[in-house]
Amino acid sequence: MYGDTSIQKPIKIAEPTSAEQAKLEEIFQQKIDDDIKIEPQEWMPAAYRKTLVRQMSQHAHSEVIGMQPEGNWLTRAPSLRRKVILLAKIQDEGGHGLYIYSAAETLGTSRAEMIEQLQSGKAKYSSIFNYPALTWADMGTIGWLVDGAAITNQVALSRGSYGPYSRAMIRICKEESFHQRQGYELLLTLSKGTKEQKEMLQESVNRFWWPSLMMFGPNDANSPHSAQSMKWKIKKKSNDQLRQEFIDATVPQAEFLGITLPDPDLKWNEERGHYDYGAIDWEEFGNVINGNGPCNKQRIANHIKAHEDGAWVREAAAAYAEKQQKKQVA
Ligand code: BYC
Repeated sequence: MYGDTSIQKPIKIAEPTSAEQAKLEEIFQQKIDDDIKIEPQEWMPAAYRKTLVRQMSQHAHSEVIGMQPEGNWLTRAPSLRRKVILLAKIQDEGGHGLYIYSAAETLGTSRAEMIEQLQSGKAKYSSIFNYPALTWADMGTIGWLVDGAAITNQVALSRGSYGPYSRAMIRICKEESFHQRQGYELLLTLSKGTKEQKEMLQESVNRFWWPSLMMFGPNDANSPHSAQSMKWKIKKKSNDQLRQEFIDATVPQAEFLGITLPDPDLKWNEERGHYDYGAIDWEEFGNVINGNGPCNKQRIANHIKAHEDGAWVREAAAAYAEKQQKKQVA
């Protein structure tokens, strides 16, 4: 098939000496400092690769697990228009998961491995998706607050140092902006509706406000990965910076909806030029990210079932690809 089969033999590359390693790290950091994107085939420190795989796989898992709370409402959407919009949004989230899994695979970890880590509890996904979607208003609140928080973070991630991740984020942010707007439009409709609809809107926001703020992760002082990730420009803004940006943008939107946000300490601070806000319940956050939130077990059980039920699709796709390859060779 190929003339010279010797090229297929594995080539043993000598480990760099510690002086060579230090030089490689220096060149690498210089590229980052100069805002040059890092591409898959380039040398990178093992810890940079590991941090990216951790964050990107968690991100991809969040997109896919995030389909569940909304999927729960597809059969109960109140009109054909709302159903079509919700269905399209959920499909987008699945697509986002696939872009990010593909981007993560460029770092040498297979999608199968990442999924195994999700299902066995070794990998995390966003805390927010361990809360249930109890009412139709939650479909609007998830779009407004959850996608809103996600975009705030992802716009910063789209300027990150790893090429495939940052490029995936550009497209994802465009789609997420529609998601955020459809959520806000849904809530705006409820805000002009009956007394019951207004109450449903307020009750939903009361439940989702604090968990949405937790999406940005622990306070900077308690965020073990932040300092190094910022140095490598995997993260361009800190957890607290992004949380503050989100709050500042969201409070006026809440006022326009005519609702209150469930935080008595939320008020504009003229001196800081930002809203002050109350204490986040980090104990609740810790419980949720360690597997003990309201829906953790259900989310993973559903994922495992869907993955097992879909085994035949993967087998069929692999058989088809093999057949196509044989045709090309013949
Ligand atoms: N949830 O040192 P830290 C969407 C973990 S989905 C769970 O600050 P880091 C959508 C953290 O992993 C978009 N875990 O970490 C889909 C670490 O644990 P490990 C979701 C959290 O990585 C459907 C530990 O706490 N977006 O848009 O520097 C429908 C210490 O934290 C969380 C992303 O995934 C959390 N909230 O910063 C609607 C963005 N926060 O790994 C919408 C990508 C922290 O050591 N991810 N932890 O075991 C990131 O930007 C960063 O990973 C984080 C955390 C800001 C989340």
